[in-house]
Amino acid sequence: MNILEKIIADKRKEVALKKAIIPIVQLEQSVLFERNGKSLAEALQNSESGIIAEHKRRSPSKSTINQNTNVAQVAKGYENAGVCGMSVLTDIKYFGGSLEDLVLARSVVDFPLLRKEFIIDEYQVLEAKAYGADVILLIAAVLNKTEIKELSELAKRLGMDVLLEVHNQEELEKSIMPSLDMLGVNNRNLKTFEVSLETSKQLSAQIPDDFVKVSESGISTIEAIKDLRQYGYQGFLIGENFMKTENPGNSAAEFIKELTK
Ligand code: IGP
Repeated sequence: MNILEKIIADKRKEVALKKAIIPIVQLEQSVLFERNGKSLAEALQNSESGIIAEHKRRSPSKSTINQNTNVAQVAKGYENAGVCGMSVLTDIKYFGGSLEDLVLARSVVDFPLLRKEFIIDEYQVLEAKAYGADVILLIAAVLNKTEIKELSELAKRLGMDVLLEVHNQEELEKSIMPSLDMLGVNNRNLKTFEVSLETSKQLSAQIPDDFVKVSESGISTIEAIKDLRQYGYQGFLIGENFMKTENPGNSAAEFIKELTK
């Protein structure tokens, strides 16, 4: 089993247990269900920087990145830095995140929040809404076409944006559909952890213009962003480069200042 298969096997068990603990009707009673979602796709199109900053404590590829973070403080820092949105890892076992992180971020900021999760079930889409997300991530490597359609259409009915993540042409071809808002190319292969920005560059021409293009992972320089913009990318998802520093918000602020000057 590769790491992605392992994560998904664990996720199926986790979701089955959660369904038994908190029923869907209870999720739907969350006060956050009433909240109107903010579109990340729109924010990216109107932004000078296009930065989506992530909260990530650890990962299977890097182990510890930052164990001492206060997610609310990081969210505030990212907001002051002028990011377009924030991605919050909610997987506990492999990334050290939680749904509490999402709701804590939601309690202090108003910009678009992406629930960064391995979504395989509609239950997790409802959870995303209940805990304050504006956007969900769907990973083409672990979903078939019908699943992508059902999960994304549910997210749209709930007023959320959908970021669909691909890593190769085959994943891209099976995924193109109108219920998606943004297409993200992950520069990291989730099966081998290899990172190359070439992945974004190679796939860019195949992504129809109706989707906002996002380049994800391994981005740490202004030059990389300027280069990726030439290929039509408007969004740039950055985690480690900010999270590995003592003050992720300050790091994002310096980066964006440099990028937009
Ligand atoms: C951020 P980086 O290299 O800047 O820390 O990457 C983000 O793209 C990465 O965390 C990510 C991810 C994912 C994590 C992209 N797709 C899917 C978990 C699941």
